Order: sequence, then C-alpha cells, then structure tokens
Amino acid sequence: MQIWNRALAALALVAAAVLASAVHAAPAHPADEDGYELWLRYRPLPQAHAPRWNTIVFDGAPSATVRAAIDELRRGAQGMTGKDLALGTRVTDGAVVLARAGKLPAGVDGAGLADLGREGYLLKSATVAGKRVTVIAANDDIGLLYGAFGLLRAANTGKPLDRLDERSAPKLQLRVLNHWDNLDRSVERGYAGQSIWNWWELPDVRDRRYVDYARANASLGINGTVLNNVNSKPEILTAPWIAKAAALADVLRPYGIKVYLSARFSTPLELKETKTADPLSPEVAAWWRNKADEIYRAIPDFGGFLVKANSEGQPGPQDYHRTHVDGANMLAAALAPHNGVVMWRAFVYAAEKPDDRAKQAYDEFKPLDGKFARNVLVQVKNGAIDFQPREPFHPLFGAMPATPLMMEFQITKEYLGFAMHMAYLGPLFEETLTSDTMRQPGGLTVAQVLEDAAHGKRPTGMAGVANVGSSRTWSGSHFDQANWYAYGRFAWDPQGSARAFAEEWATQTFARDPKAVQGIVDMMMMSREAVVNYMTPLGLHHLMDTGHHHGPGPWVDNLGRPDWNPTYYHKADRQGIGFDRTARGSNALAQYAPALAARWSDPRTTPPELLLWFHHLPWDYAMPSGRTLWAELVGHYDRGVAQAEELRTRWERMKPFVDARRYDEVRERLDVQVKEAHWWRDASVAYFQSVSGLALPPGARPPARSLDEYKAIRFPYAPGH
Ligand code: GCW
Repeated sequence: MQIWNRALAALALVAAAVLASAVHAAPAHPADEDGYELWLRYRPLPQAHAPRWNTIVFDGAPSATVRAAIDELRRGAQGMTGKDLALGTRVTDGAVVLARAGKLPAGVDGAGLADLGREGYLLKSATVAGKRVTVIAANDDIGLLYGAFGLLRAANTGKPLDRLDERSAPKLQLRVLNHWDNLDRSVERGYAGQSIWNWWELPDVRDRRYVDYARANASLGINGTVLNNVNSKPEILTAPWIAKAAALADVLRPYGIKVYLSARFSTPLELKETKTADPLSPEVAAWWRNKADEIYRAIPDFGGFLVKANSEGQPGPQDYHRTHVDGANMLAAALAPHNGVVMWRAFVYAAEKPDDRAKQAYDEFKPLDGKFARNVLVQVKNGAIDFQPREPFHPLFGAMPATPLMMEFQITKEYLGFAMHMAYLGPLFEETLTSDTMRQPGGLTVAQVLEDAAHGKRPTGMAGVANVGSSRTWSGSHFDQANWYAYGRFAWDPQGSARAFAEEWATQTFARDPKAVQGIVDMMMMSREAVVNYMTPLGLHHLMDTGHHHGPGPWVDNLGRPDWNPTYYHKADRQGIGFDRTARGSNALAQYAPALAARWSDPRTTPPELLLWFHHLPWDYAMPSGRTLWAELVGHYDRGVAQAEELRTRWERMKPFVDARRYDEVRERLDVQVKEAHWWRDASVAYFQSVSGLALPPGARPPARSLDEYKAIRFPYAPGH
C-alpha cells in the first residue's frame, strides 16, 4: 500500500512536470533572469492561447512611431510564438492590421473611434474579405503604438485573442515621470543606482537603454518625463544642457514621450544674465521668453517646466514678495506661444510659520484658485505631509475647482523601505484616488477631481517621482518594478484597480500559472499594509530617522526646524499620543469639506488607520477592539512584523514557479525586510514605552535591545540623500 502510494505520488509529480513544461514551452526556469526585460517579457505561450498572427499590415509609409509599434509586435510575437511576423500590405488570415481612422479595412466597425482622441485605440477581432484578422485602430500613430502594447498585453496575460473588442483612451492628458536626477548623475531619493541619464556622455552618446526606457513607459501610456531634480540647478537651462535634453527628446519622441525640465526660479539671476529674478520685472520675463524660444528651437515639442519654488530653501517669487501666481504665470507666458505648460508644485512649507505644516499648502494655494494662467497645473502631493506610508488625501483636492490639479505620487519609496522592502504601492494610489472629497452632493473622488479639469478644456495630469535608475532591474528590486507599472496604469486610468494591475504585472513579469499569479498578487496586496503596521500604524507619520529617512527615529527632537522632528508629528507624552488637528488643535480638519471634517473631528468616527493623524488621545483610550490605544499600537507593530514574516513564507511557496535568480534576489530582500520590521517594531515600542511609562501589554515581547542602542544607530552613507 505504502509503495503504491509512493508510486502514485511519483507519477503525479512526473505528470505535473510534463504539464508544466507544456505550459511553459521555454525552459521552465532559466536560472539567469535579471529583470531587465521588465513586464515586456514575452515568453512562449501554450498552443491554446498563442496568437495566430502571421503578418503585420500597414498601408502607407510608417512613421518612426508606427515602426516602433511594428518592432514591438514582432518582438512580442517572436517571444510568445517563435514566429517572425512579416510586414505586408495584403490582408491574410492571421494578419494584424494597423489602421488609422479613415483607413479602416472595409467591414471593420470603427464606431466610437473618433471619441478616443489622439492617444486612444480600438482592438478588434474582425473578418475582412473572409480573412480572420486583428485590427488595431487609432486616430494617430501614437494610438497605434499604445494599441500594439495593449494587444501584446492581452496576449501575454492570456486574454482570448479571437474575440477582442477593446477600446481604451487615457483619462488624463499629462502622464509624467518626475526624475529627481542630479546633473552629477546622483539621484535624490534614488535607490536604483545612478541616474539613467548619462549626462556626461550626452548628447553625442545615446545609451541604447534610453530606447528600452521609452518602450517601458510607452507600454503604460506614460507620455512625459521631467529629466532633472526639482531641486534644480541653473546650468540645466544653459546651451550645453539643452543640447543633452534635446538628444534625449529625439530618442523618446517616437514613443510619444515629451521631455520637460525642472527650472530653478532664480536661474537668470544666478547665471548673472539679469539683476533680479523678480517675476514682475520686464527684464526677467524677457529672459524667460528668450529662454523658452531657445529651448523650443532645440526641442520643438518640449513639454514645459516643473517648478519647486519657496519650498525647503528653493528660490521663488515670494523672495520678491510676489505670489505663486505671479511666478507661475510669468513662466506660463513664456511657454504659451509654444504650447508648453508649467507644473507648479504645491509642496511648500516655511520655517517661519509655526503653524501645522500639514496646513501650509492649502493656506497658500486655496486663495489663488482661478488665478493661474490656462497653461498652469498645480501639482499636489497625494497627502499634505510627505509621501508617508499612509496619509489622508491632500485637502487641496476638491478645494480648487477653478484650477487644474495634477497628482504627484512618489514611486520611489523614500519612506517605505527604499528598494529593500516589498511594498506594492497600487493600494496606496488606489486609496488616494478613490477617496471621496465630499465636495459635491453625491460624492467627488480625488480621481474625478483630476479628470474634471478637462471640462474647462484645461490640461489634466498625474506625476510620479520615478524609481528608475541604471540598476539592471531598473528599479533597484524586482518588485519595485510593479510600482512603476501600477503608476503608469493609474495615470492612464485613475479609476483602475490596484489588484487588476498587480495581476497584469505579475503575469507578464513572473509567471502565468494562475497559482503563481494568485500567490504573488496576494503578497503584493498585503505588502504596503505590512509596512504601515511596522513603521507608522494608526495614523502616525514621519517617524523616520533624520535626513536619509531609513529606519526608525521617533525620538528625534533636535533638528533645525520643529517640523522636521518626528516628535513634532507624534506628540507622545506621559498622557497620550497623536497630532490634534481638530478645532481644539491645529484645526487642519477645517481644510476638508464640512461633512468630512465633521466625521473626522470625532475619534469614534475617524477611520482607525487615520486616528492619530487627527487626534491626540490618552494611552488608555478605548479602541473599537476593546483594547486600549497602547495595547492596540503595540498590536499593530506586532502584526506588521508577522506580516513581513508571512511575506517571506509566501514567497517560499512561489519557488517552483519562479526562475532561480529572481527567486533568490527577492528572497534576500525579504530577509532584510523581516529583520528591519523587527527593528522598527522594537525601537518604536521601546521609545513609546519610555514616554508612556506603561508596561507592555500581556504577551508582548520586550524589545531585543535597549532604547539607547537603537538611538545610537547611524547611517552616514545611506543612499539617495
Ligand atoms: O520628500 C521630500 C524629500 C526631498 C524632496 C522633497 C520634495 C526633492 O525628502 O528629498 O526634494 O520632498 O518633494 O521637494
């Protein structure tokens, strides 16, 4: 019996192996995948799902953009079916027809195409002259390229290819990456190696990698990139650097990607070409007009300027007692003749103001609603502090109906464990975008606020602070690629789903086996909450150590400005913990719609995950769970650690599905994450215990080391700083 069972088990194993190798016709687990291919990883499909494409048909002389579409289709087909697609003009069975509006093959229904704009596309299975074909239709070449990527994604994720009927168009116009890349190739808050831009070798040497960067972005619909850090230098606007930017623009152009630059407000003054940088000085305005003309001569489709002004020591119009409107509109006037835009950041806070830092952007910008020129967008971070693991949505969303607001997310994980911790940001993006601002009867989500600017025919957009560098994985780790992916997909459709994007990504990037996809996606979906739990649970924020923001520093209270100190944000003392933002405290709550402010002004109707963001509460405050706040806080830290361990256990179950190298590389990082989750938990519990003077809740493990030991840890060479 025993033997028979074993034989059966062996047989089952063999059968499983045969099945597996049939599904993955390629070597099941090539050991040396390094992640460079990203999600554009076209592995052989099982016969039943493989596309039956055999030619690509395009009528006319293909532009560089159409050639990019054709190249990608050929690359994808080669990878997924082993077949090289010939290029033809005759429609045959299995043809992929690329067609612009007005050139649709007879019999193909192009209804609705006109509504899809320049960038939208249709994918359709159709019969043309008795031949079964796949049609990609669009109004412009860039739509054809996006359609080609859409078709490849459909194939790569196992969609039935003989019944295609998909229409897609972006809901936002400007879908932009913000590189915080410096001219010396270091990257502020970059954890993926040096800047991808090899400034020194540009413009003469154009790294082939720029093309792969363009493909990856175009596959998501990202159509703009700000090349340099918002903490900008004057040199970027001098002739040699404009030439470098122009070389990049040439490479990116066929992929529908425009180049933008971060402009330092005091540039003309610092270059000693004007006597002031006052935006109302005619000399200054003329300088910027000439500068814009010069840039557009080199880059005819230049996107425009991104500006960080009067924030964290950056120069700006307020240095001359002028307003953000004065500054933004002066630049906007210089760009307007060329159809360029100004993306003016609302991330401002000033040392002189003792008030709650969370209130400052709203206080400065809300009164300016309706005053910005038509080609200005105000770019607002998702939350009012600074890219924390969790923040409530920024109160400016919904509060400036006469101004296009552009979302700024941070893809690079400055405050969520750099590229070391797994934290899939899809749920964070989704949480912000689906938040109801309650600024309209019936509701008005942040996503709708972003999309609505279109009503006034003003530009709409979303920006993501890039996590791309010259690392072979692009993003510093395999799973951080998913954050780039999800950002791009949400920029295309702010009402999309984090889980659906994770499924697409995991299928294309790791494995198609549904068990693998399910397992990987479940990990991704829990990962950000794990980080929240072991770093900043219950609405706590900004507890990271000084400068580099790596690891815990809740005790830090000695920095140059009060609002740089973690103690400013948690306000823990013998009695309690949390930032009182109700009317009794800073009243930041009053910046939200009255109905929402009312709901959040009572701790009992505030979502527990935002509790200490808005309330200062006694340690023995009774939580809905029946536990005290103190016990609940320690419980969250413990849960975070358990979740980090759970991520590692779940990854171990993925081993059979993933190639050896990427399996190991992810596993290594998860070991770090577990270790650092313990560190975060222990250091935080040790500190808050020292403040509260309370005994640990029953059963809670005492911290591994003393508080002083945690306080003594230093990282003088942490990356990105
Ligand atoms: O998150 C903070 C970062 C700074 C950054 C700043 C900003 C580019 O710590 O490194 O500067 O925000 O968004 O301007």
